[in-house]
Amino acid sequence: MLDVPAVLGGDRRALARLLTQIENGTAAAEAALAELYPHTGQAHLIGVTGPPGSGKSSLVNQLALCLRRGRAAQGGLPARAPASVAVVAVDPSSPFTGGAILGDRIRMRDLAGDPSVFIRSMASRGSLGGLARATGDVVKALDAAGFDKILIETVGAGQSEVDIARAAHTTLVVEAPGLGDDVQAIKAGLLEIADILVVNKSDLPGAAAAVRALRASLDLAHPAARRWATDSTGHHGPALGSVVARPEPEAGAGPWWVPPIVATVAIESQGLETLLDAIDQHQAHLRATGELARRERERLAHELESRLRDQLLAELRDRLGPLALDAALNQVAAREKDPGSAARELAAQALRL
Ligand SMILES: Nc1nc2c(ncn2[C@@H]2O[C@H](COP(=O)(O)OP(=O)(O)OP(=O)(O)O)[C@@H](O)[C@H]2O)c(=O)[nH]1
Ligand SMILES: [Mg+2]
Repeated sequence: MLDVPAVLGGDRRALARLLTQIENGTAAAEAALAELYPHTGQAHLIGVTGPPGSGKSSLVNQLALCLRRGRAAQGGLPARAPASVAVVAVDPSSPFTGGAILGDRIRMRDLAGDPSVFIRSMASRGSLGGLARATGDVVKALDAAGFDKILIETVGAGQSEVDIARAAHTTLVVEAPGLGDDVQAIKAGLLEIADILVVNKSDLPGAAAAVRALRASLDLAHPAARRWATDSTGHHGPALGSVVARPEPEAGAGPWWVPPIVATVAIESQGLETLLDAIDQHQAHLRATGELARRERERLAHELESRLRDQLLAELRDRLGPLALDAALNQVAAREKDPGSAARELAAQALRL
């Protein structure tokens, strides 16, 4: 039995058991999630995505450490209260990433033993769509369990990862110099989902070029960005930890956000405070503009629709039986009927049953 009160009370073993059940898609997990759902909606969900090897795990590790520590107000920077943190590392390409997941665990050992940090790796078992849904449910459980910040790491390569990232309130797209074709990653639709662009490995040559390439793409995507794209980077590369293109919405400004570009060196924990400030600013922006509620609604609409589709399809299969579906497929394969007509007729037939 899953102990929902224990999960709500912050019992880590009860939480871990629940997450395993969620990954296995059990009925007990569904029942527990239904009970937990009213307690969700509190956490700030931060997606971290980007090409393989750009330093996402290293960044997540450092972000978690900084979030745990909090910060005293200093030099005009506001104080940040220490936060509890959960990390979900999603690895859709499991065939060769068993090792990478282990690597993530090892890299995150700085965080082990801290009761306010919870780390979970997820690999795909079935379909990628299934992984996206399981990830969403794992995040809900962590949210209900009371974690302030939930960091979700995904490898930014395909639609499924984009879907997972879309579940976050604030999405960080992590690039790094020397990964080959920077533009390639931008083309893959990552720029559109970025709330904050991170150029990690800024200690390596090519960091300035990566920032320039990103800024050029941003200028195309957000013409308004030019007004704020002040070049504070000097001539030799991005100033570490400097926000290169910072949105400064004026009071009463519209509900837009131009993604800032933040340069970091994760392995030396440089630029992390600036990155966290950008994350805080984005959260404040979401709240101030009503965008938080809008995104939440959009995400829930998406989830409701996808679950409804599954329910209806299962019900349809059930009512029609395999023979009717097979007969229709035969007709489509023989070019006697087109797929659209076949689907319409099957649906109409099922609804009459
Ligand atoms: N020079 C340099 N190396 C870094 C930096 N951040 C991470 N690395 C190294 O880059 C490699 C990949 O880092 P990860 O954090 O595993 O990158 P990742 O994006 O999580 O990788 P995948 O999960 O496999 O996609 C590791 O060897 C890190 O030590 C950085 O700021 N500078
Ligand atoms: Mg990683």
